[in-house]
Amino acid sequence: MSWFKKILGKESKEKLDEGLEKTSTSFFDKISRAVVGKSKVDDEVLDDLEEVLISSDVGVETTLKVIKRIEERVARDKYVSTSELDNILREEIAGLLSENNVEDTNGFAIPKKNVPYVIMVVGVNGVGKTTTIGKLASQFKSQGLKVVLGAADTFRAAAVDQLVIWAERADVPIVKQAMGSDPASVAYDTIQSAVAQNADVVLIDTAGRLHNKVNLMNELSKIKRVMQKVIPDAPHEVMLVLDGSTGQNAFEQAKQFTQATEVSSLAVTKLDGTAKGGVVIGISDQFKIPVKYIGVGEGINDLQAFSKMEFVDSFFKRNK
Ligand SMILES: Nc1nc2c(ncn2[C@@H]2O[C@H](COP(=O)(O)OP(=O)(O)O)[C@@H](O)[C@H]2O)c(=O)[nH]1
Ligand SMILES: [Mg+2]
Repeated sequence: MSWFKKILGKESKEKLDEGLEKTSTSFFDKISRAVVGKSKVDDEVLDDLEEVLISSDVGVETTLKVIKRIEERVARDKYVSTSELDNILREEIAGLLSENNVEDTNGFAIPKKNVPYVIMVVGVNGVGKTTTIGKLASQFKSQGLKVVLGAADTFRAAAVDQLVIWAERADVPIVKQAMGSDPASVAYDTIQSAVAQNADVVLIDTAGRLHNKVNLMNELSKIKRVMQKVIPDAPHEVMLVLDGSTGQNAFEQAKQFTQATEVSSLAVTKLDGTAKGGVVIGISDQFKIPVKYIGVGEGINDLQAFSKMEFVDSFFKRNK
């Protein structure tokens, strides 16, 4: 549209390319080693490719699907040169992701029919929940939306303080209580305050300790129930935050949380400076929940709306 928007778009694309650089470099180094001295994609190359994908955190299930697609292609085309492997991989991964019926979400747009729109943010300690909430608050605020934060991670004193800092950075109000208070009570206060202020969006931070699935389930259910006393259909979204730099651990957490509570969207953080970015491919293939946002840095603007094709494009950047 405007030159301004174009420039912003370009910057965020560059940021993604930059963030995925380690992932891509490590991936293509492994591919190069797998095909050295080979001109034709044969069973041995496919075996090596399988190992490369698995060791790049794409996940076993997704890897097997990708390999199957390439096998079919090799069977169809008879001779496939290893020099085409990058392109073939890109096409087959893009094809796989476009078939899984989970559409990309609408970026930072908030549905207008639920006001305030309540997002409860869950995930284990350290994955980037508070940071992601801060970045989101800033994005929403810059759209002219009225945002309220709720500090329902009352488990550690630092957790509340950190959200306070983000509230200041994003210049949005926050509702909090003392450390150790009941998270459900904080959530309730937050919703009440948001309604009273005619807020558009509410972001609720939680502790989401995973020491025990039943406890986690009970804690999250209680927070939801209490919010529903004020807004019967809240939360409108439960966003699970996963730390992409933990690779297979992120998969495990996604499995555990989706069993413990109804998760409606995912955010994968810390894709900058990790070689494990391939995990996003596996996660968006295997969980029928959209990856909505990706974190590409610690700064307030380092959160991007996720697009499957842009991600694949950036991942395979060295081809261009
Ligand atoms: N490099 C990088 N660091 C991040 C990102 N998101 C969060 N972090 C860092 O991860 C650490 C934990 O984040 P925090 O929001 O406190 O996690 P929480 O415990 O889930 O609330 C902090 O040092 C953040 O700055 C990201 O996308 N990239
Ligand atoms: Mg936190």
